Amino acid sequence: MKTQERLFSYCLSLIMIATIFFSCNRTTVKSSGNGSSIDTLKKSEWFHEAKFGLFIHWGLYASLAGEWNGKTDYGEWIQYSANIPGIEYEKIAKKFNPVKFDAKAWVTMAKQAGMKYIVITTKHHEGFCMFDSKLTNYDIVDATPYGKDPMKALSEECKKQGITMCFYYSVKDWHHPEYPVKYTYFSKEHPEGFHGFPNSEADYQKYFTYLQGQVKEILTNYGPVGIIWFDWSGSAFNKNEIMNRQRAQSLVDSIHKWQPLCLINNRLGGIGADYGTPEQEIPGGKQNTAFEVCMTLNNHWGYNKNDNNWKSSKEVIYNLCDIASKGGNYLLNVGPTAEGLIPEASQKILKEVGAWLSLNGEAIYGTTSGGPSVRWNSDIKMITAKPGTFYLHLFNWPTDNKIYLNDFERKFEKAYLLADLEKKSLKTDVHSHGIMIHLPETPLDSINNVVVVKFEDVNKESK
Ligand code: H79
Repeated sequence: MKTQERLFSYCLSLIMIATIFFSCNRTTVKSSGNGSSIDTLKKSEWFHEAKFGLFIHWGLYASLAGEWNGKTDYGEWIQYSANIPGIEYEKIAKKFNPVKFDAKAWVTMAKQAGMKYIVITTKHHEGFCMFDSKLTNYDIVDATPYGKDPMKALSEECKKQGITMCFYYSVKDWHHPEYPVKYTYFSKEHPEGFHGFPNSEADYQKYFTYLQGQVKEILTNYGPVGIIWFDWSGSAFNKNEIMNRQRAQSLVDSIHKWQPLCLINNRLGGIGADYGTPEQEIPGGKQNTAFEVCMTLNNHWGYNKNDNNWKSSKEVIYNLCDIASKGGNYLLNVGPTAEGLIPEASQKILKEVGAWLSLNGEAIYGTTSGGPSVRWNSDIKMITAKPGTFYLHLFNWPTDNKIYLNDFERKFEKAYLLADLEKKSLKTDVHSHGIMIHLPETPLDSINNVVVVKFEDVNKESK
């Protein structure tokens, strides 16, 4: 192909890709109140830029630290899994006193880890509210000796440090008597579901009014909120639950009014969804719609004092790059103790991830999926991209110190190692359909060496 023809076919494929991308992502949501419309793509800009966030699971379950009657493998589901009646579980609140909670330390830790947003549990399935709610006394201000609202302190600190505050809210609720047991989880242990205060007369409308009121509280009392992160609720929103789907839609309309820029995840039956939420798994390939993988650092979301099955920082960095190379975000969890401390082991891992990001963040933040733009001679095919740039992530240094890019039908400019502060150009042999990049004999980074490949940005040229 002549250069001109190649340019033309390249532009054409770019237009096609852009069309697919926009038709997948560009949904327009209407704020029912003022008639204004804000499209998902615009609202999501910060989210795509951010790439890495901190998930925090913190609730009464932290007090039990994963243990009940000699069994030690519980987490935030402990009330369900250990079958603890509501009356007994409520007692935990009377002793919940996280005096070591330090919003500044938590946010600083997230920031140093290179995380750009925090999603914290305002209420998990246990139903206990970690924020000051006027709609119940079962909250941290009214029911515990602590008597303060950690969400207030955290949102203020996030604002100070430039981190986006986001709230998790569980639809499922084992404490509220109007939450129907039929929407809880059915398992071998609980074939009919589980509730701390089972009520055969439960009226979902009453519960939904409560939920709507609480969502209003968390979205109107704490300043700007980046994401409202709903969690699953059994079959409450399946296609047969028409009334519930209508309720969810009206809630979504209200959210758009209360916080027009707040993103909504896809766990309100997918209604109002701005993005998808794979849990504990990374999609197999590049995705055409926005997503965020949430994952634990050990085996539990909530604090478990016996769980030492920590991921290594290398594993976390690998996952972060893998997810970014597929176009998604990584939401990584910590489970603070009842005293309000984030486990040392979690902090250590996050510090190491932050150190890698401080040198290599350019290959993550604000990137899009780079694959499968080129093929290359490595087992790992992680590529992130920005206009005119590919970032090749090398977790294994090639034994012959060479990488070869096939199908590189772009005008190559230069290649260098991201960790090389001088950006010294690497020796390259440019062939008709590919390039050979010669690497130094020893890697600069012990975890992941990023090779930056610069080429002519056709888009920029045609502007
Ligand atoms: O908050 C975290 C989980 O508690 C929550 N979502 C993440 C972000 C979640 N809700 N439902 N599920 C996850 C799926 C259900 C998992 C279960 Fe089990 C399997 C419930 C009972 C068996 C894992 C093992 C939890 C308890 C025992």
